[in-house]
Amino acid sequence: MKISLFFVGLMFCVAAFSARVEVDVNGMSCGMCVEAITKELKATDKVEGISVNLDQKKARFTEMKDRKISDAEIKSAIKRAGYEAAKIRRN
Ligand SMILES: [Cu+2]
Repeated sequence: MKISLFFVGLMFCVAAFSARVEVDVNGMSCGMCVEAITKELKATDKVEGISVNLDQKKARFTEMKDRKISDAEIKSAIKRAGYEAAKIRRN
C-alpha cells in the first residue's frame, strides 16, 4: 500500500513538472511535413510524446523535465524542417 502511494505521488510529480507544449506551425501541407517536423523535434532530444497534426497545423509534445527546451530551440527545430513556428504555448 505504501509502495503504490509512492508511485502515485511520483507520477503526479512527473506530470507537474513536465510541461505540455503546443506549437502552431505555418507551411504544413502533407504527411511529409508531419514526418520532417517530428524528426527535427525528436532530434533535439529534449521532448517526448510528439504528435504533429496536419489538419490543425499544430505540433504537440511534452518537454523532458530534466532537459528544458527554449522557445528559440523549438523555433529553430521547426525551421530546420523547413517550416515556421508561429505561436508556442506551454501549460
Ligand atoms: Cu508536406
